[in-house]
Amino acid sequence: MVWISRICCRKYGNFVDNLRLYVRGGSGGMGLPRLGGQGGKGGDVWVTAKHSVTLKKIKDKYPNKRFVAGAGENSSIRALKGDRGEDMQILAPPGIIVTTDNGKVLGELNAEGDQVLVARGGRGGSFHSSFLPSKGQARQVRLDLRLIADMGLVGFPNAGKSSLLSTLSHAKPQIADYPFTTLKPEIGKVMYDDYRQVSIADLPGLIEGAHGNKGMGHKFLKHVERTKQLMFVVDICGFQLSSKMPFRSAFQTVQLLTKELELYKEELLSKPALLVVNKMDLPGTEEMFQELLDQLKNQDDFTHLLPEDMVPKNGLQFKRVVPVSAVTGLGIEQLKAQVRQSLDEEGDTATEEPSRKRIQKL
Ligand SMILES: Nc1nc2c(ncn2[C@@H]2O[C@H](COP(=O)(O)OP(=O)(O)OP(=O)(O)O)[C@@H](O)[C@H]2O)c(=O)[nH]1
Ligand SMILES: [Mg+2]
Repeated sequence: MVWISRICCRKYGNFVDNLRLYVRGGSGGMGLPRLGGQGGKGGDVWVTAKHSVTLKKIKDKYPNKRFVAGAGENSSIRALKGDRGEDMQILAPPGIIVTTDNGKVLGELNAEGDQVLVARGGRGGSFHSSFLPSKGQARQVRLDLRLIADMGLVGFPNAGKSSLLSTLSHAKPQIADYPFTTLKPEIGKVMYDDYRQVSIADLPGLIEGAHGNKGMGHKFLKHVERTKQLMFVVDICGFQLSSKMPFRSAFQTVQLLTKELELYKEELLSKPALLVVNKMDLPGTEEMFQELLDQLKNQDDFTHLLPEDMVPKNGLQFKRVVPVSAVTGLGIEQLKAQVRQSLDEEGDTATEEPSRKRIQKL
């Protein structure tokens, strides 16, 4: 049996999980000493959570990463009280922690619409300041995507993700022969002989149309954003959600999962990903595995197996394809070694301990 197959490399690493920004509140407006007029307050800078945004989008859209709110209006004879400067909103994805450069936590964005004030506008000039305005607060802030685990398991229901986690770690996720057994992420720790630990998140199964919110689509897909790397898990025998749905082969499930991630947030496909082919204990699976390898190597020759709109724009080229059986333990040691190598290659340090509270919030 070919244990580990290396299929040509893909360039990874442009997934952005942190960003440093310069933020400055607007200056206050001048007061008017002659008439006791008060200048407007400068606008504030806020970071606001919005699902459709990614840190990479912010980086691409604002290459100089400067965010300055509007200045307050000067007091004038026509408007003794100057208008307030306009606030600046920086849209960022939920799951972000906002800190100052020296590590002070300013706040967290957990749900759509959550806001964190990152720079205050200056006060307008008034009697108390000899009618001179003050400048807005200026500083560098960091947006860090809070990761829940080093690896996230991505697969159709019933592929054996939870079984795999229970074999790899001491976690005891629920396992059953019906789809959608797992409804919330569960984290397991893989221990290595030299005490290195790697965290793996068992995630709920995705289905075709998840990007359009089928099943629990978005709720499940958003977890995929919160892990450093992805571990695709497919059942070598394929998948059929119900008798009304078409049967999908292992290769098709890889394509469909890739397409779902592409349609949800294409950037997710820039994360390093390895492919675990499960249930290799079943009879006849060796041949099916060879066929799968062939299809993965020559993806362009097999685009006709799915309707055109379900074929990913760029088929994932997995650096590592590992055949296993979560039930018999076949290939599990090799998988552990591959997981570690994949993380080491990216120079990744272990993801900080995810707090139970944070995982419950997901
Ligand atoms: N023969 C065989 N069966 C397996 C293997 N791994 C898992 N199964 C079976 O496949 C079924 C689904 O396993 P789960 O681990 O619950 O699958 P899952 O991917 O977590 O499923 P969801 O949580 O519903 O997304 C169970 O009946 C498992 O016993 C394997 O390596 N070989
Ligand atoms: Mg499960």
